Amino acid sequence: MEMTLRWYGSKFDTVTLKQIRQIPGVTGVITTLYDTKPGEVWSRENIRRLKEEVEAAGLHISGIESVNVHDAIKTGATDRDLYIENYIETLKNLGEENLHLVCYNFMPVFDWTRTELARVRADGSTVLAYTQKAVDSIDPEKMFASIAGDMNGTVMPGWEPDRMEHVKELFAMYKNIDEEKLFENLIYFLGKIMPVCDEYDINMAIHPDDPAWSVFGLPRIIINKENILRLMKSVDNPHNGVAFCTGSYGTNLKNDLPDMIRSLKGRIHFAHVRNLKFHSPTDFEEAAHLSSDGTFDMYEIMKALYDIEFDGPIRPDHGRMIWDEKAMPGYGLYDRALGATYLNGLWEAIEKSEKRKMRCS
Ligand SMILES: [Mn+2]
Repeated sequence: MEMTLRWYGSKFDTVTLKQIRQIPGVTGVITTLYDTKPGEVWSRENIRRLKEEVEAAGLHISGIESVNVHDAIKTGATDRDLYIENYIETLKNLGEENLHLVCYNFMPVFDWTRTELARVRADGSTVLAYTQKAVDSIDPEKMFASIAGDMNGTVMPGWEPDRMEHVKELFAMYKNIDEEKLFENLIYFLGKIMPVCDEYDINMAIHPDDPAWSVFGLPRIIINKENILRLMKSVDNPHNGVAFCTGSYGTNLKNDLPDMIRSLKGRIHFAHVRNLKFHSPTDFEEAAHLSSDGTFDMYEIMKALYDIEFDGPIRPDHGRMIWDEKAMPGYGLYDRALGATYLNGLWEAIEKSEKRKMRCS
């Protein structure tokens, strides 16, 4: 396991590499070329420049999150092969630069959905939150405008204004796409990119849909154990793997997170570990990482990762906004640093007690 932090690049992030370097136990960043659009080829030069910047700060790139998948690929449009060619080119360039982990998602239109970006908690911190009631009462085309005001002047991943301008067209593209069709399109995409992943040893890690159910009538497939295992089996190549995000699968309380982790042994290439606090099964907010602040048992989650011998990058996920920090909602420095430290503490305790048990038996 390697502890990492997500970083959006010096042009976009309020958090600096120097600050990340000073979080105990964090050795890598998960980053991206944040100003590229889905479908664009990432040049080797731009990848190398990003790498050099991170390395100059005493860190390294542990993985890419994300190389976004163009909607033509998700919908199986007639021009999808062109975009798949571009994706393959990007993977090749990443491989040439010795980068071997790529996170992506296959969610239609909206990457992830929250109804509030700054819900105030009892301690005065603010967090991202979701209520089904609010989603059901909003016109999806107004969704962007309703949350854009809360972004603290940042651009939220998946909610880029120039993409959201076309939200009506995006919805039209998915008109005839049901869950089965979306799944087929995903298999088609993975089938095409696996050869280049094999050649360069690139682990693809699919991020689950968030929340893990259909919103605005759009199909969603990466939502539970059954579907993710089906995907692993359909393209049975270890390079077809998973970004296990507890906060996304965990939105559905029926998902047993430690059990899911154990069932995915060998296929989890990347982990996002965070906690949620539920007020009802369809009303939740993002809590501090600590078990007692939310609904999940973080010890059991880390123990399951330890038990399957997970050895990829892990990162704290969205944090609360605390200590008057102004940052991209979910992506401030302070609470994610606390999260990283806490997860490292759990891991050290698990590792030492398991090793002691081994010595005694
Ligand atoms: Mn996540």
